[in-house]
Amino acid sequence: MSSPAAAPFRSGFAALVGRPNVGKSTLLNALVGEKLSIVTPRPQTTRHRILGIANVPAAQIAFVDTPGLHREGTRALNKAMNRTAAAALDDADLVVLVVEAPKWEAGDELALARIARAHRPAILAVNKIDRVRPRERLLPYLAALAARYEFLAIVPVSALKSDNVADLRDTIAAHLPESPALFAAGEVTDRGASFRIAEAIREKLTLELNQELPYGIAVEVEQLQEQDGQLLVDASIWVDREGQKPIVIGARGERLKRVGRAARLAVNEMLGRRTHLNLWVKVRENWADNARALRQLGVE
Ligand SMILES: Nc1nc2c(ncn2[C@@H]2O[C@H](COP(=O)(O)OP(=O)(O)OP(=O)(O)O)[C@@H](O)[C@H]2O)c(=O)[nH]1
Ligand SMILES: [Mg+2]
Repeated sequence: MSSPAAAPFRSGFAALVGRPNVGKSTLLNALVGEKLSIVTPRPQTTRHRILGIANVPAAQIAFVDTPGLHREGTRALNKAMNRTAAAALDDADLVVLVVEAPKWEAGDELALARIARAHRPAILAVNKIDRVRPRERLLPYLAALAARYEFLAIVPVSALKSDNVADLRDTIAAHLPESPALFAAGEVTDRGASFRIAEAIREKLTLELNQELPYGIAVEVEQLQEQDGQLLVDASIWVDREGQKPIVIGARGERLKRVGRAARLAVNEMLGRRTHLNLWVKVRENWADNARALRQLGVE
């Protein structure tokens, strides 16, 4: 007597790719159920490959958030970001192309061309559907998208509202290879505290500086120390010109204080413990065009 075969266990890497600002990082966080990747209204926020692991019945998905693919100029940082995204795409078992409804722009075309060139199986996640009213307006848009590539599936979602995100997660899981889990239960990311703290600071800096944000700004955690039950963090904020220092610091240091306060609260929440942040603004001339400086700051 044979019982019906249980569904096979599936596991693999699913890369979230797309042009900047379509909501890849918001989606990663929603899919995993934890804030792992920073989110801001500005394009080109994500600079690194960020792993987020989700366990569902009969599958484990290793999601990979990537920098937004974009037409690059001459800057070393832009080239490195595109390289990171392309490598994650090439290495993935499955690619999730993220677009924002109801748009299709040159950047989307560029991302799709990358997927086609790498011959990757792809699922299309159509994000930000909360902004499309009435919902019927989506239908001709989805039909036009379906004609662009042999997508395994097209799933409309709102990462922001977590609308249909569980459906997307199940669809991705169903298309992964049969394999035992690749990561231990309880593992959520491969990024350690220093990286995540630096990113939390960079998120708050980006939100605070908004239109005044210098292109070349990076955060590096120099030291983590235990002291009286608190986590003591020394971090440097790197700008690439002397003239940017006062912009970041603000009048009487008010701006930097606000950034420090917001980042400390985010880190407390993220690590579930009290932290004390010391922030220093430092100049490293043209770091965003300097391959060695990029590597030192963890941009591969
Ligand atoms: N209305 C709406 N906004 C969203 C949704 N998802 C993301 N956003 C917003 O879109 C902006 C960009 O989101 P991110 O998640 O940083 O986008 P990204 O694709 O990771 O951007 P890069 O890292 O720069 O490539 C933020 O302001 C988000 O709040 C959504 O489902 N609905
Ligand atoms: Mg991002």
